Amino acid sequence: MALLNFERKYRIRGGTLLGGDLFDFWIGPFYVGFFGVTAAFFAFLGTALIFLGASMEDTWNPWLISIDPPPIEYGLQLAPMADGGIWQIVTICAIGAFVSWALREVEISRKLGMGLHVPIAFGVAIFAYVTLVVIRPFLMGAWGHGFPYGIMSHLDWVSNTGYAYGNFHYNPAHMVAITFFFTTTLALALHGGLVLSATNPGRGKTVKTPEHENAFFRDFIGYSVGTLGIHRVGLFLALSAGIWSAICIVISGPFYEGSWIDWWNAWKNFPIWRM
Ligand code: UQ2
Repeated sequence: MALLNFERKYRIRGGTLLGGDLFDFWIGPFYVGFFGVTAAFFAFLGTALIFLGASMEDTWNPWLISIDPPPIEYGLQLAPMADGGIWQIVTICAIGAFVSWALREVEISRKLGMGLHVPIAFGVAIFAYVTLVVIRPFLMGAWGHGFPYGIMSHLDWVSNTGYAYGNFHYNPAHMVAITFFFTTTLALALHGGLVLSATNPGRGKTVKTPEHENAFFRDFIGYSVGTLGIHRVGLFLALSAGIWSAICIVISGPFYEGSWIDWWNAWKNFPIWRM
């Protein structure tokens, strides 16, 4: 089906989760929808608050601007605007915008009669962020355990938090998360390389089909996971990276306060070694 033909077929009313026909229209190529409006609202408000917060500090250097969470002493209370309150509202705006964006993806998927894989995948990324700024701070009893919104300051937070538990590279869930991140890049490099090599065989030569892609990997390693399969593998690897990242940080603090280096000493205490 030609693109213009297809656009006429799918650019139809309905599939909305909320608001019925209200906001059920497009601006140029972009679907708006109720959640497009709420996403824009939260994004503009959150961005404005970041500028307000920056204006209250002593630098406009983009690398150094930082919107900090409240001091730990405020616990789970609402903090004054100048003392972490802006961070709290920016966090609400961020989650509001991210969830709106995911629900707009759901509406578009429903209009197109597609599965919900895209919004579910994005939902895992949102879950990883919410683990850092809501779930873990809540479990530890203070919003001050969230990370600051700044280019350098959030890197400092990651470094400090890592060393607060000895050395984060000894955190087993962190090891698993890193392995999934690296394997994701391997899978996408294999996939991107394979697709480009098949579609760009060289000037004057005909584009190759998936049969050639299968044949390459069968010759190379005796197995081809297939064109649908590689996307399933990729989705699994990427979502696993996000999920294990959330696990590795949420266990550090709420469930384990010691050094991850020492944690491995548990191995020596297994009863089996007493024989
Ligand atoms: C494949 C295939 C593709 C691909 C790739 C493979 C025709 C276009 C990359 C090969 C992938 C394999 C063997 C699995 C790799 C697994 C991990 C964990 C890295 O067979 O089908 O489609 O892009």
